[in-house]
Amino acid sequence: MVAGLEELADVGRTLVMGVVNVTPDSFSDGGEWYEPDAAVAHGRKLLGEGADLLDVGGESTRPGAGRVPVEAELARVLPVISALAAEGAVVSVDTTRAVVAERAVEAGARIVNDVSGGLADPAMAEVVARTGVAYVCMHWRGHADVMDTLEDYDDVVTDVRDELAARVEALLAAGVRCEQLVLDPGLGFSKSGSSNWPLLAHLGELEALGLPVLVGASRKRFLGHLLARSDGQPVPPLLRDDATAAVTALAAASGAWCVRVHAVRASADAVRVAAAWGRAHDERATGRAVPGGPGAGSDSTARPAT
Ligand code: PMM
Repeated sequence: MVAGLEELADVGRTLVMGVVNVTPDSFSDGGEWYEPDAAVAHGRKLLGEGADLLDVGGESTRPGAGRVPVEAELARVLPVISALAAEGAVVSVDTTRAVVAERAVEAGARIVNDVSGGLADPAMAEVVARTGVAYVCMHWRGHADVMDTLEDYDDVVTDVRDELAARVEALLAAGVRCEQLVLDPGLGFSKSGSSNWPLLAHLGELEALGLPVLVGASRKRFLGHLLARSDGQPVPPLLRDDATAAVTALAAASGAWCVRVHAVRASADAVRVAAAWGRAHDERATGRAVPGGPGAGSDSTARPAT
């Protein structure tokens, strides 16, 4: 069970994290929810569509992006986190900065989602250890301005797993507890298009480290290239949501703990399909009814009636 998320422990399916980017320049939805009120309204909409968690970020990680000053990042995320957490939402903060993580937790965030896995800010591990919140440790090799130059792997699945295992060791040594940790292969971050597919197809190798795994494929470039039209141009981010939902279903079937997506509704359905499929499989394999078999409504966070 991931620390602090007890109410989500028994849903019997993969969780869906809805993305609330409070940025002017994210690659897929930059600027749409830049005003705090718009971001809060967007978060509520995603909850209504079935998001279990909301991930609030104030710094774009799109390839080539520069850093945002810390004060600007704080001003973007804190009001949105406070408002959504006060309404009962389970909120994570998408940040690589320890000071932003700490202030976000004070404002009500229960997860720190760090795309650098603690590498960008040496103070992050201490904040995570002290606050005790859940921590998503993503595979990362460098900031957005250089990440596309750091794509060399001997074997991407093994290398990502080993680099994440090294991060886990460092975090535990800094006092973070195992129950706080979630791992993420970091799709698209220092991964060329073709490197992303083996990571998805062999998610089990990452899960074998024994920690929950989060998958963030939503609207990413490798999906745009997969779906390229006859002129060779990748389809734009907003036309990648159906492919994202397909990844969600497959990742859920592979045992992912959570998927991080921009368009929640289809993924909220896909995780339920995968769960029903898995239960039916287990029932026949074991010859025993699995609690909450298909249609039994075992999901204690049933999709809102919208
Ligand atoms: N991807 C983005 C941002 N944050 N966090 C995690 N844990 N995993 C990801 O794959 C991830 C992330 C980039 O997407 P965005 O800029 O559209 O949010």
